[in-house]
Amino acid sequence: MSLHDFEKSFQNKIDNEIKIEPKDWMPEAYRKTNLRQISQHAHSEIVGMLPEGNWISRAPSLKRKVILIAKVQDEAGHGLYLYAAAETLGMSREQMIDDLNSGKAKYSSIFNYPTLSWADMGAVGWLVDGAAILNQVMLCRTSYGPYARAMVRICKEESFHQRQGFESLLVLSKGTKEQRDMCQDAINRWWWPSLMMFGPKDSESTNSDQSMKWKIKRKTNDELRQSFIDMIAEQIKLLGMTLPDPNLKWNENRKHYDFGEINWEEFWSVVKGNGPCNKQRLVARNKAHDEGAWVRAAAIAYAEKRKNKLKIKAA
Ligand code: FAQ
Repeated sequence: MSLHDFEKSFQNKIDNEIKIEPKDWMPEAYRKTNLRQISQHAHSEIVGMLPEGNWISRAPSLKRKVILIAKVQDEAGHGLYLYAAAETLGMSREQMIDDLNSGKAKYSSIFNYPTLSWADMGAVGWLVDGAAILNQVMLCRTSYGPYARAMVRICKEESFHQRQGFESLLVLSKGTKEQRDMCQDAINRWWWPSLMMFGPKDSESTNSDQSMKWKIKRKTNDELRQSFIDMIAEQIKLLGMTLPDPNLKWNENRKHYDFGEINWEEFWSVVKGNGPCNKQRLVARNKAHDEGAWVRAAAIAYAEKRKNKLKIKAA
């Protein structure tokens, strides 16, 4: 088959909703785009454990501590599914992790903000997981098979994460004045960074056009952001709190909420490594990697030993 035939058959599969699998022929740019997005996604799950891990030892009750530990552990699992999916595109996990630890690879801007109070755990669950789910539900139908299948599993856990975040804020919103203030303060600080999670405006999004054509993305950054705003603007009424945007207003013509301008300068500054916690996050990841070296060495030695034992048995 000529290159043209390969390209035609690839596009045919995309058009007919047939998943692309690791051993299928694919354009080099399709492979690279998926590898970039899936590995960034994996890194986000792993770095995303840090802001929440910060509160495990200070959770206000045993119940909340157990829930938070389970949630942080889930994020680690999501990272592992995603690294496994990314590996099918030809890059080793070691290389991906080196790229994260050296600062070369991107991860979601949201995890470069600090978690200052217990209410932040609720706000992260409700807003950050809420934004993540909207994006990930779409990715359950992404065209690359291993990524789509990883997403189905991840979405089930993320929807529990979001509900627990909302429930935790609901309790605070019915508490003392101090608890209500803490709840409002957390919402104020996490609102705008959550909107930035969806990426730049469509007009500034360099990858969207091609990713939509290849059905890697099914909705644009702005479409998903608008769905998120419409959902949260309604849910906040149940909390009796407010969103920190004076321009947030239902638009009867558009049948959507209008909202104020996002601070894109802040977004790009965080993406470029200058957010409040970027340096701290990389130091923590490098420390964990160095301190875990003996665990990796032991696991490799054990796997070798088992392999040799099986070889002897088979002989
Ligand atoms: N942060 O052309 P686009 C979670 C970069 S998981 C940093 O629009 P694209 C779970 C982008 O990479 C959250 N960089 O890019 C959890 C590109 O640069 P590049 C993570 C960003 O890929 C919850 C450039 O800007 N979710 O939260 C960001 O088509 C709680 C131009 O942008 C995913 O990763 C950003 N926010 O669309 C864990 C979902 N936005 O690479 C713990 C999968 C954009 O060309 C606790 N990813 N950039 O150098 C996606 O859906 C897409 O990659 C987007 C960006 C929508 C994020």
